[in-house]
Amino acid sequence: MNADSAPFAPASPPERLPGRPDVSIVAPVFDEEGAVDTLAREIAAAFAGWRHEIIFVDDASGDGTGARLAALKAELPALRVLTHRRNAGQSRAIRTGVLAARAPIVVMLDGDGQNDPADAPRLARALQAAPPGLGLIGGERRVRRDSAAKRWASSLANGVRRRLLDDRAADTGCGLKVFRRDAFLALPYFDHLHRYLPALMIREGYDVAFEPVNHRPRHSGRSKYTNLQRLGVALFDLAGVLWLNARARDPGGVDEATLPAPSEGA
Ligand SMILES: Nc1nc2c(ncn2[C@@H]2O[C@H](COP(=O)(O)OP(=O)(O)O)[C@@H](O)[C@H]2O)c(=O)[nH]1
Ligand SMILES: [Mg+2]
Repeated sequence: MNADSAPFAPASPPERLPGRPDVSIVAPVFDEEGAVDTLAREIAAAFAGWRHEIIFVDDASGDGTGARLAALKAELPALRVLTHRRNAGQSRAIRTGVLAARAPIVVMLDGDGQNDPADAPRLARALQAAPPGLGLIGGERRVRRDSAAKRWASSLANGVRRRLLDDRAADTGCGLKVFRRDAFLALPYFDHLHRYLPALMIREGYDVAFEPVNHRPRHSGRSKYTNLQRLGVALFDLAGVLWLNARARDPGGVDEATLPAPSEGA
């Protein structure tokens, strides 16, 4: 552990990019050496003309993911590469990226290339234009490019979740989401929280919205979750989120006192 940094923040300050970015794109990656080059280039192309930074969080990959990302920095000046010292899961990797992000708006997307970066600027622009009460815009994969078994498990979990939580999300598992950084950091953290972001945003008083997005087949590497694992964890976490919701209180808004206007002649 490095004494001059917070335990879960990068030890050295990020290299200065010119100016503060308007959007930070965060991609968690674990053993995705076959996907990261193309994905990083696609993100850079999608956000050309934006003040942006691209943050890949390598969750202690055992393959060449880290080396490939480090090499890409020479080509992509907006790329930052953060590396966990040990594997801590997709949600922790996303959180690491959001903590390090310098923009008020964060795009998260899967690091395996299944989400299409070309969709991301549209979602980011929509959130920039939205009132501050909108905390998150989630992608909804119109055509899932996954196996039949995965689609079946996912629709079962989605149905149960939606009925119990009423989080308005038809596809909470979509890895492409755009949110306000400060809203995300106000949410309680737990492993696998990335599947419950809409529900947790609503719990914190934010509105959420959804936009159709593209989905692509995985071209390299393999899925990090089995269907049974994912279903088991999702149901366990559902119980946790139901508990969190039962313990939520709503102040109905917050007003701050201002000094009365000075009276005439005073
Ligand atoms: N950082 C990190 N990312 C992970 C981990 N497991 C999965 N991922 C990433 O999360 C994203 C989604 O995972 P994936 O295996 O593609 O899930 P699927 O598309 O639902 O089968 C990918 O970018 C993975 O590299 C993990 O333990 N740590
Ligand atoms: Mg995937």
